[in-house]
Amino acid sequence: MKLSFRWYGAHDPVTLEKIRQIPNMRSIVTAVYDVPVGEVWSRESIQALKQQVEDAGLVFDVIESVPVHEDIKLGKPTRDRYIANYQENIRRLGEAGVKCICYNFMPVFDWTRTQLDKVLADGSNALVYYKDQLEKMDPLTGELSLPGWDSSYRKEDLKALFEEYSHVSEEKLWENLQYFLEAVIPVAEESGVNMAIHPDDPPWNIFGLPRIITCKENLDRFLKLVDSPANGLTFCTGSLGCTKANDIYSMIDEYSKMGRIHFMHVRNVKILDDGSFEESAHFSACGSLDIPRIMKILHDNGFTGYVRPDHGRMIWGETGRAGYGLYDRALGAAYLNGIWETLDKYAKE
Ligand SMILES: [Mn+2]
Repeated sequence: MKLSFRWYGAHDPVTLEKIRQIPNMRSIVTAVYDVPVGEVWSRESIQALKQQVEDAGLVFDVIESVPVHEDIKLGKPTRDRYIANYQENIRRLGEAGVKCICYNFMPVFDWTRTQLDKVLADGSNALVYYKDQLEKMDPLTGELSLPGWDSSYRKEDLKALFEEYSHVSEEKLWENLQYFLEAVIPVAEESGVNMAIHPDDPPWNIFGLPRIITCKENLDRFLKLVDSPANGLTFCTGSLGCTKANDIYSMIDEYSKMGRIHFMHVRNVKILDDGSFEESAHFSACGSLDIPRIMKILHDNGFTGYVRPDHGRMIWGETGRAGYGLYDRALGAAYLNGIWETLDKYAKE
């Protein structure tokens, strides 16, 4: 595995100087953040990012994310311009040495939680998704501000967007995804870049909007839309694993054997009786997932792709971007290192 860590750029309080002190840290997962969704990233911005990362002794080879413009997901006539821009971004990132681009195809909202700072029994706080809280939310009327929600949307814009999506069924979303993939995957192949779609989080429909990257059946279908190694997955254990309906272990086994997992987000999640969930520490006993089992499957299959600890809790009084503090993610990285080193030394069959 290539250990990696997400960094939100020069304004991130978790600096590269801190990240580099995590043992075995290799790659920085980042993006150009000051360009509107759908536009081309300047070569200067990409180079500046690469330079900062390399000056810290780290590798610039994973992007999360190049966001997909809503017009592409909606299948609007204007999508071709945005797809051409996306292709150009892939080319430019490939030229700069990027090997893996994470993206998602979730309509309107990215990952969704109902509370960002739920205090857990040990006094730390974490992101949670409570079904009863979600049912009381209405993005069109309530005063909502959640992570992943583009706060630049005005209420009227959001209303218009929901209206447009009311005509996009799951099948239509599949068609629009295929159209996008058929355009970008050949460019990724030429550019030496692996595309790695992030699953929908949580993996079910939210606020009546369709979601399709959710389960084994749909991931199988996704991989066949364009059957190329460059058309792969970011396998996020916390996203796919927040419902017991997904057998993430057999999925990781199958897709890593196929060489279609390019990027692993490894984190734990505690599933509650009513299907709600709380994000937890990475350590297995803190949640519902068996993290050593996940790492053993990857190890057995000779996984050489990128792995990053995913959302962490806020611990030791740290404040900042919910889910993206330094301390708990660093503990997560150290835990993953420990498992991997043990597998390397003692689990050879
Ligand atoms: Mn993830």
